[in-house]
Amino acid sequence: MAFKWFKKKKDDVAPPAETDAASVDAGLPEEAAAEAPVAAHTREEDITAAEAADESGTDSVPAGEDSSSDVQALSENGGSGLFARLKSGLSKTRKILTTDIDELFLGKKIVDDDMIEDLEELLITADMGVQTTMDIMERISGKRSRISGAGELKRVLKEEILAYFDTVPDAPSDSAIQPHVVMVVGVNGVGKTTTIGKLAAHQSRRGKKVLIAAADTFRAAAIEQVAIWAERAGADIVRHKDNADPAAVAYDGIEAAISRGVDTVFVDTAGRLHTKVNLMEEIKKIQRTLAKRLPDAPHEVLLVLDATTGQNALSQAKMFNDALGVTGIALTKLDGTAKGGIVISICSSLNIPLKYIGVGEGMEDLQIFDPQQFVEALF
Ligand SMILES: Nc1nc2c(ncn2[C@@H]2O[C@H](COP(=O)(O)OP(=O)(O)OP(=O)(O)O)[C@@H](O)[C@H]2O)c(=O)[nH]1
Ligand SMILES: [Mg+2]
Repeated sequence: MAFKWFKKKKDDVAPPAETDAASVDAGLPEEAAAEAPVAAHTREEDITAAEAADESGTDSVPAGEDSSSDVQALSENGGSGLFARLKSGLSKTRKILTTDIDELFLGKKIVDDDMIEDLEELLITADMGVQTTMDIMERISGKRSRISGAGELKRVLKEEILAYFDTVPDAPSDSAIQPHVVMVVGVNGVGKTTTIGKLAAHQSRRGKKVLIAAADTFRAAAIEQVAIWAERAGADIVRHKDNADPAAVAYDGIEAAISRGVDTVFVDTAGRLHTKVNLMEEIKKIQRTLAKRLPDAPHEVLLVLDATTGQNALSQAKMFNDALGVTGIALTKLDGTAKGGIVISICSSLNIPLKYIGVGEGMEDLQIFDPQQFVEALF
């Protein structure tokens, strides 16, 4: 089976829509964007700019490009570089699940109680979480009479891990609705903006018209950061000044997207601790505001989790899900010091689809999560 990749294909990136509006910064060169002062302006200016863009009839969709669904598009891409990166990111976990399991069997032919205990410890070390580990161990114990060596144990373990992925529901598809609105949320520094940049670039390459609403008005430099990603991705951006009401930016983003005939809107939100009630109320307000302009929006709430945070990711997911109804998860930084067991823990404990995994900081370092290939990389 081919791995599902984002592939770097710079030349294919569709140009951003050309407007004279201060609200659209997609045309800035990278260096200029990095140094440019924030073009502070009001909500009215953004809407006017959107209308002007619409009247000018600009369209960033290159002729002849396929505009089929995102998931389909990703499955067509292939490449061994990202698989290698994922494999190398998962090397610690792979050692636990291969070498360490081999060692368990040294001098033994059957699975005894000591071995069960040692295996339990190994799975917890791999970040599978206590509950998931107990669950897996119970199933393995039931099959222990059939397990006669390390190879067989690994095969059973693989089977059990794959079974978790089958129970997770499918993520919503974006093909029917325009604009398709994706609100991206998560705690600080997990990779929300980077993930938006990667997804926006991918969609642009597919010939889709993309707009990013810079609704992180809280962190200094957040707007410039997302503007650089928009420029790289060939996406439009709607932005207000620092400390503006993020819900107003989100609203204007949809307003502009509707008038410009945009296919996909990504709403970049500020990082927030899932335990801070006022910040969670603020993000609920952003969600409600989106629905005021476009009923059913946001069509997706994408929660970004940092794989290196381990089991804390689960409590983040639970609280964001309670507040917003998360439709999918992007798990970033699997190329780093993360233990791969967190993927299994997320899929077994949460009834939320794991949609994407991030394996690096670059534009192309994101892939649709493929359970089969993930397990191949693990063992
Ligand atoms: N190694 C690695 N780094 C990543 C990945 N995704 C994001 N990063 C890095 O993580 C850091 C934070 O990324 P951002 O996209 O700014 O995170 P954010 O969630 O938008 O942060 P805030 O807006 O401050 O909450 C940056 O240095 C990214 O390059 C990944 O998959 N792998
Ligand atoms: Mg950000």
